[in-house]
Amino acid sequence: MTTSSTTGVDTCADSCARHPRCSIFKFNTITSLCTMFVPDTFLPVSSGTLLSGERLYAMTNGWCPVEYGYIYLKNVHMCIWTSSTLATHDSAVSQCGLRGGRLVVLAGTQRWEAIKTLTIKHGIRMYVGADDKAVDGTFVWNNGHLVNDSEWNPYEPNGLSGENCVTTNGRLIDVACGNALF
Ligand SMILES: [Ca+2]
Repeated sequence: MTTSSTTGVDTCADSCARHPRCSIFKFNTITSLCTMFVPDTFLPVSSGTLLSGERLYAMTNGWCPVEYGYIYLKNVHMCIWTSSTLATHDSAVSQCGLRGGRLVVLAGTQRWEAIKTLTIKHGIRMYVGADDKAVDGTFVWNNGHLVNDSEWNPYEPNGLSGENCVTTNGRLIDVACGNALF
């Protein structure tokens, strides 16, 4: 955490935006004090399959509870949680919802890369936040955006009405929603 005097909230916001590790700031309108919350410690987190002796660490952050196993991805501004047990799509959706989140939306190259690093390299097959439950054949991300045709694995989607949910191996694959995935 660093505090400095600035001319206004915009300057404070700018300072945070320019700081590679600032993710939250506070501005006092009376004293003009700008406080940037810069994580400076790492905490161990659990995610996926690690080799013997390997430990995964995440930067502590004011809003992403890494102490409870969440992972904060600074570069893509994502706070994610990965389940250690398999679940159907409905169960995965509700597990995310209970934590105030949702299945991950792979919007943007950086997010794809970040999720790949965390899950695919560890061999985790998980549900992502897209399905065609509303209109069969029209896959939609849970943020309302249509799934781009170029995001599919070759020959996918191929499940017609039998595969309405989506997983990823780096590209998208439609699967049956009753499958037990992470
Ligand atoms: Ca398929």
